[in-house]
Amino acid sequence: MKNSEVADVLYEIADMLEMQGIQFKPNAYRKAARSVEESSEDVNAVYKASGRAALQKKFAGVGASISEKIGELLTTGKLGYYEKLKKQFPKHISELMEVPGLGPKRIRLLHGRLKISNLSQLEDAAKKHKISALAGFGKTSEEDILKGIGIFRRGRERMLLGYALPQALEIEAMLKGAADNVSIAGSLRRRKETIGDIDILAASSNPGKVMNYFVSMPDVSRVLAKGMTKSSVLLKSGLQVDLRVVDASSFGAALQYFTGSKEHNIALREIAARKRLKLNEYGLFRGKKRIAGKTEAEIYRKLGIGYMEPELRENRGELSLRIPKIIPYNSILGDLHTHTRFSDGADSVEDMVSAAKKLGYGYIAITDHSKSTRIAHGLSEEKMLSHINRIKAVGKKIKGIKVLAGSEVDILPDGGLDYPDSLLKKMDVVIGSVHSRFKSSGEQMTSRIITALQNPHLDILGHPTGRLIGRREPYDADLKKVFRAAADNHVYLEINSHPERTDLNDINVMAAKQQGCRFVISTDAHSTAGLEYMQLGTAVARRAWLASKDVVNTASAKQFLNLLKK
Ligand code: DGT
Ligand code: CA
Ligand code: CA
Ligand code: ZN
Repeated sequence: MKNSEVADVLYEIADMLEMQGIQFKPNAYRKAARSVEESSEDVNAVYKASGRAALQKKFAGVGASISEKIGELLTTGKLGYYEKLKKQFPKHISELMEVPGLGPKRIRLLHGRLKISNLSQLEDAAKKHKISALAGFGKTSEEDILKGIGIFRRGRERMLLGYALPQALEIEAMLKGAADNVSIAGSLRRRKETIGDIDILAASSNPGKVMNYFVSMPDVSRVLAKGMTKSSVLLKSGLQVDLRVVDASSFGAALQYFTGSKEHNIALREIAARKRLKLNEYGLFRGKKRIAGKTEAEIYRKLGIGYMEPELRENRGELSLRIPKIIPYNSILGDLHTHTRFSDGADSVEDMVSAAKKLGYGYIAITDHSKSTRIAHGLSEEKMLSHINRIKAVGKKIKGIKVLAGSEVDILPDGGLDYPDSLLKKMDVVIGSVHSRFKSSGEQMTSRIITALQNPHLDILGHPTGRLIGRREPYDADLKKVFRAAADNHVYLEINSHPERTDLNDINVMAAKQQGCRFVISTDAHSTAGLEYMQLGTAVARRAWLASKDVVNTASAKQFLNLLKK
């Protein structure tokens, strides 16, 4: 069992306990779940090697009782306590937990008073205004519930890139053992922010062997179709994977076709037609003669177009406009947004710095939360002051990487920053982020952010729209005005790489660049494992046609610090 699977069981137990109105225990389970989920130690390996005591030592929040349960789960694949709890609830009640804005406490009320135990009953009750009639709910909550159901349904149809990509890479690597050539295709290869299904293409002279191998992979839960050219399976994670096997002579043409997007392909075929050529998944043809097909590059070249990076293939003008050389992966030299256990992160300053060094970075900024973000354990002024000294001390101790002291400072409702100037002045990097009153009017939010952008200490605007993909809509703000103010005040816009954020998204980055903005790509890591999300943010930048020079943390530490001086 993987860490994420163990964590899911613990999270579910926490939710069920909370729905029963039990105190304290739910949070203990949640804490344990989070530490298992975020740890870089493999829970199964730790347990198999050194048993229960090791679980308690390696995973914060895992005590005697929870370690026993994890042990049972890892040994037998099942957990009696969890199964027993589940029997006490209607079958579909857990799907209610996935509706944004609904927590265990409210679900308990809805179940107790209105006998609501699944999504359609919830929707029905909201539409009939039965929920607003309950004490403690009101009209706004009822509307929010309906909105939440919509967000949930849309989110469920597609999976986040950050969660689909590792699964696809694993399958790609496995298939490489059975086929001559393998590549991820579809929206995943284009690194779209959400993925409908995983498309994989293979070249082989023995498709039967590849297909047999494919349908018997360990993560497959169901085989939907199996043939010699195409098979589809469902993974345990719920994702569908389509595999197509073609002959090596048409691998490039098939890869081009199945990478899409559909709109890009249509435009490309029109270009071919204008040259009196025909393009399909088997090749590029002049009459009956195939003039390209083995590689994508030769297809684009024969059509008079330079090689087209998959991230650009969205029919947004990439076939007619000149595009600069887009930022390569692994161009980022320093991570600028990271949290430690001194606010809501899981690891120490040393751990984060050492992990960043191991990833090859030249610098890292430690940016824990400011005092007003209470749920994230933001630091008081006094504590932040001593934290800055702690960060600087670690910087002296660990050689070979520059350690910058900073903070992710709340942008308060009036646009002020959450620390006084005297404290901000002591920091190398100041990120400003909105973490409260998301529902202000567009006008209020716009002027709040613009006021913050005018603060001379602000260097970076963090996760500028606040959206959580499939869970929270961006806050209402006039982005064009925000972008212009950021450019005028030399504040860099963050492309936050967290898989649930990727904020700004590609379209917004394009719009911001039009207003003259520059960017940083950061991970917002809350643990050493979180530092590894950088390529998700880089994918956004590539999809937005950014060049390396548009992204300031492609610069060396010294150049970067110069770029911060206003
Ligand atoms: P997704 O799965 O919804 O995230 O998006 P895609 O782009 O991966 O779409 P998918 O899985 O339906 O098909 C994979 C690729 O195959 C798609 O990007 C382009 C190509 N394709 C599929 N259907 C058509 C079609 O009707 N016409 C053309 N030109 N291409 C198609
Ligand atoms: Ca797909
Ligand atoms: Ca597909
Ligand atoms: Zn934040």
